[in-house]
Amino acid sequence: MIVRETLLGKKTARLPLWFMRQAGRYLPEYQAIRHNFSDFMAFCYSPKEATEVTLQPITRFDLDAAIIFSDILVIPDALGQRVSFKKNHGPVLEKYKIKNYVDVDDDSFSIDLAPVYEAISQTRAKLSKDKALFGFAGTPWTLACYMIEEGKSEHFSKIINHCSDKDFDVLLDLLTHKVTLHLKNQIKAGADVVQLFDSWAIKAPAEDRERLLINPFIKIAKAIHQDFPSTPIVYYSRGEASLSVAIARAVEEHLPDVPIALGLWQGVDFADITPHTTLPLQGNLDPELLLQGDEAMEIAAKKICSHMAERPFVFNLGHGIIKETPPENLTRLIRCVRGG
Ligand code: 1CP
Repeated sequence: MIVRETLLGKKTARLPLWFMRQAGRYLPEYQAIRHNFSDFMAFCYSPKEATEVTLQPITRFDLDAAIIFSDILVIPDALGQRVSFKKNHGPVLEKYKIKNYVDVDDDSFSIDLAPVYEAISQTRAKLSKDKALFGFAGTPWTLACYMIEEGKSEHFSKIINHCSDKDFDVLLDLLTHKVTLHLKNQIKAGADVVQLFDSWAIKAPAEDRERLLINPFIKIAKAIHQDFPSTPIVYYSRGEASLSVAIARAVEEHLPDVPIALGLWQGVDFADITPHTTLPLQGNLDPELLLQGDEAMEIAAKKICSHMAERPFVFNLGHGIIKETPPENLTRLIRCVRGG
């Protein structure tokens, strides 16, 4: 399992690779199954179909890891803030009412999300033993963005106005606890690695980073490590290089023995990270380059690989695959990274 070994800090015979949003709308075989569901969340809660689409990119491209087909928004949904997807509009969440979520007990939360865990165990049983299966969750901050904005947002004004309130700490603590539970449940079901997505890290006021981003992450990683000491934890953030460096410092200070890796988005240059930490890294080719799929993509991919040649490194994109990307472009990129 070269992805897992690399994320544990070991050097492997070849560079491992997988892609964020590798199961998804750019694949015709995904669309064929997606068309059977009018409700995207119902698709997420169908273990048989979720297993099938999780395995599709592995079958087609022989990637080194699978990521379970689910969504970060299953957590608000299981807390009772129901999520729906409107066509070409993205997610819409019910009206935000914190008092309804604080009483959701762990058992009923885990029962609600049992289909996700069932999909993980079915996938793990079918996936070849040399390939890692990722479980995942959104970070408390990124989930709070969707919950308070009640969906996809343009300006993030509600969360920015709300994030210094007392109520907000209640939400952050609640999400820290439930994210930990969801990740532990996924590991119990068979996930080999877990990844936290902090897709909206960039919107957190810089002076509040510690409280909003770093402390919740450290708490989650510590709790996971207590029960599952050999499971690597990847922290992916769409934020500045200084945030990744701050996370690395906090890890060195508070969790020196925990296998944590950093996932980087394309806005961050590896050269701004590598002098400051020895943590394993993952990323960060621009998905726009994959969409184009030309020589510029190969040049950028080779530059990343040569910069990271001496370190534990998992090749990936800096963010998810764009829906219009021709699948052949992935074949070309994989050949380039694997040196064919
Ligand atoms: O109609 C469709 O088919 C919906 C498209 C789609 C897919 C394929 C959504 C809706 N979610 C997913 C699956 C998904 N989401 C996966 C598993 C598949 C894989 O990666 O191979 C994962 C890991 C996610 C994670 C996710 N969901 C994130 C974090 C990563 C990121 O992209 O930053 C976020 C922010 C979401 C929310 C979400 N779900 C779906 C959409 C379109 C969005 C983004 C909404 C927005 O733009 O704010």
